[in-house]
Amino acid sequence: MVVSIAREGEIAVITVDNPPVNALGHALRQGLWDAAETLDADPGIRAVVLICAGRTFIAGADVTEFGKPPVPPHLPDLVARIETAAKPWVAAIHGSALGGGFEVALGCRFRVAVADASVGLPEVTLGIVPGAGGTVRTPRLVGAEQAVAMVTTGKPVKAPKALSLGLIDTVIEGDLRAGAVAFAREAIEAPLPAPLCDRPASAPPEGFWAAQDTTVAKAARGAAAPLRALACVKRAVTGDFADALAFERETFLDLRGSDQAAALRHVFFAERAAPRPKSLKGVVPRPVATAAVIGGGTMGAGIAAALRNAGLPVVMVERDDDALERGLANLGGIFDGAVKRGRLTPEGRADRMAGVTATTDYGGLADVDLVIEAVFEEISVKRAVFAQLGAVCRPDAVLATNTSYLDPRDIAVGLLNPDRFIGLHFFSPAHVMKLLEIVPTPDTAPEVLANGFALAKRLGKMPVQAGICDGFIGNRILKHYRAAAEDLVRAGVPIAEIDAAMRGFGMAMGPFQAQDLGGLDIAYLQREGARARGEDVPPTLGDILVRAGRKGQKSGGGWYDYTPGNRTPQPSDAVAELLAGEIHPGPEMDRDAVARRLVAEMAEEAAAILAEGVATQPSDIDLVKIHGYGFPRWRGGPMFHAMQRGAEGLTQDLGRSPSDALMAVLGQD
Ligand code: 3H9
Repeated sequence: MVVSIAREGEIAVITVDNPPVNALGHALRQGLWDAAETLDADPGIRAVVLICAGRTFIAGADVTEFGKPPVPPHLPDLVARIETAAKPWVAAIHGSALGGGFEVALGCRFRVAVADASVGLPEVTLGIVPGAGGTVRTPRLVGAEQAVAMVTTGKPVKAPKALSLGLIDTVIEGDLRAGAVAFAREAIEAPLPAPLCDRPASAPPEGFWAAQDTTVAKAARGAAAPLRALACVKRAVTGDFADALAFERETFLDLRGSDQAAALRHVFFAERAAPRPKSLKGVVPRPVATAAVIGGGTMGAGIAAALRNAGLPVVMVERDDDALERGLANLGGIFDGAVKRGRLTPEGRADRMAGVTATTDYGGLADVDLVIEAVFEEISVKRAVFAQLGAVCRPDAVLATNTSYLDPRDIAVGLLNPDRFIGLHFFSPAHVMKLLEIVPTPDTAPEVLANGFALAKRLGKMPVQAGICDGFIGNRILKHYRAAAEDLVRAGVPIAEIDAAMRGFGMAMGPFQAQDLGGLDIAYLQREGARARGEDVPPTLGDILVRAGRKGQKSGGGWYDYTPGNRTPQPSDAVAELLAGEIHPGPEMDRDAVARRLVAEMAEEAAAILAEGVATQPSDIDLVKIHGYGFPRWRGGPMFHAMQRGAEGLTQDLGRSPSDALMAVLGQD
C-alpha cells in the first residue's frame, strides 16, 4: 500500500510509503487523489495530516517517468485537489520536500517540519521548471524575491530558515506525527488562512526583474531552465493564478523533452551510480575515526580542511617547524575565508583548528586510522614518506597518496601490507572541488577501496574509480584536450577564439586561460622529466612559452599578456611572435566547430581510457569532467555529448572518422 489512512479522532493521518524517496509515481498520485475523495466524504474528519514513511517526505516527481507519456491524475490536478479539499491538509515534513513534493506541500493549507528537514524546488538542476504550481504558489506564500531565489538556483532551504521566511508554519520538536496531529487540532479551532490559489502575489520592488534577468543569466552559463523559471515567477506575479499555472505547465512540458533536461537527468543518475560500484556490494570499509595529512601545502591544507569540515580529527605532519607553521597558516586561511563568506562562525573556526594536531614527528601517527600523503610530486620524496608511515602506522591503517601523475605502484614499492595502500586524488582547492578519483593498485584490499568511497561520502565528494595510467582519468583527458587545442592554434585559430569558443560551449574557462591561471610550468616540468627518462614526448607550444619565461599569470604572462593587478587576458604580440614559425593556417573554423572539435577529442581520449579499463563506465568520465574540470553540467559530459552527436556528427566534429574505441562506446547505450 503506497498510501494508507489512519484516524486519530477528528484528524486523519495519511501515510505515504513509496521507497526509496516517496517519489510521485502514478500509484502515489492516484492513492493521494483517492484519499482526498475518501476523507472529503468522511463527516467525522475535520483535518488531514500528510506524512511519509522512510527517509524523507515526498522528494518530487518520479524522474524515471519523465520519458514516458503522463498518466492521470496529473500532478498539477492533484495539488489543486488537495488545495480545494473540504478539510485542511497539513504537510508533516521530514527529510526533504522537494520539487513536486514541495508543490504537494504548497497545496496543503499548512506545512510543519522537523528541524533538520528542508524544502525546495530543485527542478532547474534537472533542466526543467516546477510543473505543478511551484512557481505560482511560492510567490503567493513568501513573495517574488524568495520564490525567484528558490526556483532559479534550486537550492533547498533548511527548516529554521524556511520558518523565518514563512515557507513553513512551525518547526516540530520531538515526534513529527504527534506534533503534526496536535498542530492540526489547534489549527481547526481558529479561522483558516486562505489557500494559496486565493492569495494575491505582491509586486517586487522597482528594477527587480531587470536585475534578476542579468544575475540569473550570468549564473546559468548557458543553462536554459533558470531563466525560464524566472519568467514563470514573473508571470505568476503579473498574471492571474490560472494563467500563470498554464504558462508554467507549458514551460515545464517544453523543457522536459529538451536536450538539456536529458543531459541533466543523465548526470542525476550517473551521480547516484558512481558512489556505489557493483564490485563493492557488501564490502565493509575499515573504521575511520581519525585522519592524518602529510604535507601542509595548498593541497594538504585543503584536504585537512575537508576532513575537519566533516568532523574528523586531523594530525598534520610536516618536515620541520617552519613548514608546519606555514601549513597551519594555510589551513587557518581556508577557515578565515569561510568565516568571511559567512559559511563558518568564529567559534566554528576555533573548533576546526582545535581538532588539528600539528607535529613533525611521525610517531604521532601510531593510532591514526587513515593517512593521506600530499607532499611534493617527486617519487623519492613520496617513497620516503611511505617508508616512515609503514614503520609507524598500525598495519591495518589506510595509507593513501594524493599523487596526480605518479604511478601509485611505484610509490608503494617496499611498503609492508600493501593491501592498505590506495590513491586518493583530490582536486585543488581540495576543500571545495567535488571530484575525488579513487585509484586502487592491484594490491589494494576491497575494504580499503570501500574506504575511498566511504570517505568521499563523508566529505561530500563525488567519487569516481580510476585505473592506473598517466594522469588517471581527468588529467589524461585534460592533456589530450590541451594538445588538441594547440593543434588548432597551429592551424591558425587565434588563442582567444579557442577560449571564447569553450566558454561559449559552457566551460568555466577556456584551455589557455586555465593554463595561465594554474601555471604552465608544472606540466612543462613533467614533460621534461619524461623526456629525460627517454620517453617520447612531442614538443608542445607550451614548451616554447615556458622556455621564454612565460609561465602564466604568476610570471606576468603566458598564453596572454596581463597588466599588473588585472587578471583579464590580453592577446599577446610576444606570443604571436614566439609561435609564428609553428602556425600553418588551415580552413577557417567558427566557434561552434572549435568547441565541437575539442569536446569530440575529449571523447576520443575518454574512449581509449574506457577501452583500457581505466574507467569503468562512460558516465564516470562525464562526472570527472563536470566535477573536476568545469564541464557544463547541462551538456551531460563529453561522453553523453558524444552519444548525442552520434557517429555522423562526430565525424564532422573531428574532421575524420571516430576511432574504433569511440565507435564501441557509441554502440553501447
Ligand atoms: C519534479 O518534482 C517536477 C515537478 O515540479 C513537476 C512534475 C509535474 N525520482 O539521492 P539518493 C532515487 S522533478 C525517481 O541516493 P539520498 C535515486 O535514483 C524532481 N527516483 O538518496 C536512488 O535510486 P537507486 C524534483 C529518485 O537519501 C534513490 O532514490 N526532485 C528520485 O542521498 C536514492 O536517492 C528532485 O530533484 C526521483 N525524484 O537523498 C529530488 N529522487 O537507489 C531528487 C531520488 O536505485 N532527489 N531517486 O540508485 C534527491 O535530491 C535525493 O534523492 C534526496 C535523498 C535528497 C531526496
